[in-house]
Amino acid sequence: MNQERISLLAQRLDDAALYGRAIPQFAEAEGLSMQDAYAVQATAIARRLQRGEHRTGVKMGLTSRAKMVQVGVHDVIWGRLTDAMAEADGAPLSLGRFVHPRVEPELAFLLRQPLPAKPSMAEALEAVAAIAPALEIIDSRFENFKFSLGDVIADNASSSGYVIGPWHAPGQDFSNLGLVLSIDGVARQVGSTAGILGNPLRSLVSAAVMSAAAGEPLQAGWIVMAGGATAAEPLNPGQHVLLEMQCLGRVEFNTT
Ligand code: 0L1
Ligand code: MG
Repeated sequence: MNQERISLLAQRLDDAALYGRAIPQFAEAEGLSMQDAYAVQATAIARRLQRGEHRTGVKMGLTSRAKMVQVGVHDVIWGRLTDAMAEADGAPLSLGRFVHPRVEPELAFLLRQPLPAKPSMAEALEAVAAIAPALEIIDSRFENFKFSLGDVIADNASSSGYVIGPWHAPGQDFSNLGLVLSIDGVARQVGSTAGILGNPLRSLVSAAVMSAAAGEPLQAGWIVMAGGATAAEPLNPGQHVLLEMQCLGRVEFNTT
């Protein structure tokens, strides 16, 4: 696909995100390859960076069976994070800018050094400065939250916002920590960090591989969102959203 067409699709997605308006799927009609889809994503993110946003890291998507089943797409994907997507722990979150937002429980990594293109699990762990319980706000820009693999890759893996809880040194085993996602005091999703590819560290290794293959090796200071441990829950105004994670504490926000 030529760069002109890629730019046009990127603009369509970027506008949809900016104005909170859903658009029809396009991957099939456009004959989008995976490479084209990631090129659309990169071009849409470049538009955000041109508007003054700063790159903060990488998000991994569809890293759990529960997520794959929920959206009917069965491949691990990745997307790019910027500072404009960061929301403060405990702060109100206005849903006005979203189309049909959902929230999912994740583990976040903070990197203290760059990662090689194909790290071992030990090398990946060595690069981790801290880990934290985290909530991702996803919001497909496609109508009815329906998409194919190409669509969702182009749409930056539905990335919209992220909230990071307290950081902890990665001294403890985080491969199987119990977690509860509650909305208004009712447990809606119960799971474990093991839901993330069997061990969230595998997700970090995949992030390093996929990001380096795109010419963007993981950097010191970047955040990597490891991916949803459970299915996502729909968000509506007036909710209190809370993630409690074994050993790592809580992260929360109130929707308005
Ligand atoms: O973070 C995720 O797993 C989202 C990937 C895209 C699919 C979705 O919107 O749920
Ligand atoms: Mg996610």
